[in-house]
Amino acid sequence: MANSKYEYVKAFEQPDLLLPNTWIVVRIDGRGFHKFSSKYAFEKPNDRRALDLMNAAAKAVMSELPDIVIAYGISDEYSFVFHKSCMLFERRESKLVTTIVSTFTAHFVLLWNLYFPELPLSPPLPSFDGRAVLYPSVQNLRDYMSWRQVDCHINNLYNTTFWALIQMGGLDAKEAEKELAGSAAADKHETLFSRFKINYNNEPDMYKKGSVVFRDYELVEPGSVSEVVDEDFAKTIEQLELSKSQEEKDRKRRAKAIITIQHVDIIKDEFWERRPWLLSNKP
Ligand code: DGT
Ligand code: MG
Ligand code: MG
Ligand code: MG
Ligand code: MG
Repeated sequence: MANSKYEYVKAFEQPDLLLPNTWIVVRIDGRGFHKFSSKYAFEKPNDRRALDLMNAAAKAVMSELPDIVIAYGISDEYSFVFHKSCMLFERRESKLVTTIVSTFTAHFVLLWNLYFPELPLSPPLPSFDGRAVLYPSVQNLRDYMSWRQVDCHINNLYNTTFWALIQMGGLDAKEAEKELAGSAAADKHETLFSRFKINYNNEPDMYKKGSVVFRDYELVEPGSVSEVVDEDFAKTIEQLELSKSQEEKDRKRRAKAIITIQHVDIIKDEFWERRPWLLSNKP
């Protein structure tokens, strides 16, 4: 291609490569979903259809982007985690964030009819914002995930009690708010149980714990982790080539893995210990 005199404008573009070797979390959040949820009369405090739709869109994002290790969703937000070794789009921040946001939004709109067949979408259409945050250690990443899940728990306990006071207790929003001001978790459990016979522990896990989307493997073949033995040079090269094709195999395996959605505790170690491939050094 011949250069044109206009081409110098390219130099105005700013590089935005994310720091290497760090976990990338892209969190998206529905724009103005307070208004959006009342427009479509979402059930309070949780609308099963809306959450299922969020989960379906997140699952579609994960299958289109095999580099995503795990995702976690609550309310109108979803966090997508890329492995620290991920080199997708050369780790260009704007490319990663905008791709996730637009892919998610496209699927959210496409799948809307499936979850809200009686309520056709009309403008203003749903949209999402997004940001990327980097975490240098597995501990930081796990603390991030724990932070979101604790948020889910605190908000859901509050909202469940708040709406029970209104819907079943006949209070108005102001009265319910006043009643809950300064109350501890145990007080809310007690209010739910003694006044409305609701045992919070029996509420659906999706509402209490949020949604965890990840790749599950039916079986991880034994010996699938290749090692480089440095006996002699030729052998090492051979091994390197082997591990390269192993890498290729792993990538294919990742693309083929089953994407599952579970509503489980991701704060405790157990979830991660049972699925070592999620945070391993070899993605
Ligand atoms: P933003 O994110 O700054 O553009 O503004 P919002 O309005 O999206 O605020 P945000 O993201 O802090 O809060 C999420 C809103 O979405 C909140 O008002 C509750 C609503 N929402 C999310 N999921 C549900 C649901 O399942 N049922 C109902 N009724 N509302 C929901
Ligand atoms: Mg917000
Ligand atoms: Mg929002
Ligand atoms: Mg939100
Ligand atoms: Mg292009």
